[in-house]
Amino acid sequence: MQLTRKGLWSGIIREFRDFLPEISENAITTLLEGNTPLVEVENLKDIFGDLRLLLKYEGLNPTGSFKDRGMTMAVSKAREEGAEAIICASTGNTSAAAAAYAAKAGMKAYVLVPDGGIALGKLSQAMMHGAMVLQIKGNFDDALNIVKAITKDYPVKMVNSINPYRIEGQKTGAFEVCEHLGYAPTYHFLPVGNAGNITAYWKGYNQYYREDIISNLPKMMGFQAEGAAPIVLGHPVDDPHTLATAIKIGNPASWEGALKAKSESGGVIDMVSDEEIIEAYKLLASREGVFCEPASAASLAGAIKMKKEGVLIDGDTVVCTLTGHGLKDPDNAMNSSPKPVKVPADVKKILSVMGF
Ligand code: AN7
Repeated sequence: MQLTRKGLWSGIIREFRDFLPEISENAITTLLEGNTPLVEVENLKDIFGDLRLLLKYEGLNPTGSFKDRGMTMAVSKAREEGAEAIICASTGNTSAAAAAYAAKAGMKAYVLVPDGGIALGKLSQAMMHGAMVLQIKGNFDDALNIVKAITKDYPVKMVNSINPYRIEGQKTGAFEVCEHLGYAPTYHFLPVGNAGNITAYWKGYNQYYREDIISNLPKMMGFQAEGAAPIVLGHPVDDPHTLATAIKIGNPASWEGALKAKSESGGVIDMVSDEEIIEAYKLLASREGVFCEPASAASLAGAIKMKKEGVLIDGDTVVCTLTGHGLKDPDNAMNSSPKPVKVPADVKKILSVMGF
């Protein structure tokens, strides 16, 4: 018998080389990110009727979030330029990705995170991968300002999404959606924090459109959390709050990019409450078997809201990006679920609890 090796994936830089800035082969730092599934939603017809809903499950990237797409680019470029250290501010996922890719590249990583403000899984990743984790008494926006100040004068490469290579890498999410569907969806929903990802997806769709790979463009639908919705409100928020800590950001770095995606595509930047986020988070886990982190569920919560408002209709193709894995945030998962039943190790008693 012969082994047939089909479709072995080589990471987004090599797979999408023709559509990305050039990087020398020996600088490429990859954990084989990308190629995430586009999962068909089957059990939410009571909410969505006959539109086609798909989940771009970015939690299945190597460090469990979409940040890996941008980080492979940013770290490879930094390596090509001879950098020995990288730095970022983060609500968690960027720090996990930066730490992992720095380890792979043999670089030092410094990550600044809000003290007590990031999910347990993300913190444990940054620590395990050997980053220097600096917990600051302040929020993400304070951390980003410090990183900007440091990188201005010191030889440490910034890998926040202000680094253009991050956006370049992340746009490959849009490429993959087009490759999977054979066309672009009618609507693309994303959670919005720093607004790097919505900026990147819009860039990706436009690039495929210009290259005649697709003949339509989606409307870009960005959703912030109600307590951290500066773009919706039109001004920075000093003390952002939401249980979706990944998107607890008061002054997004890619604000302009989000507005551009919205206006050029005819989409919206809107917000959802923490209650709506948790409801969508639980729906995905309990009825579709897909576990994402709370911030990710802001995309589905947005789609539910737009369906209720009559914006989405039967026949539409709707993609929601689920940006991070549910395992990132065990605390919110535990708080959103019924407690396990404690029972004696006894068949009869267990059967009675099971309802037999
Ligand atoms: C799961 O890790 O900003 O709008 O520092 O982790 O591109 O910022 C994370 C953001 C959505 C928002 N979903 O994306 C960080 C960070 C998850 C995230 C977002 C983030 P952007």
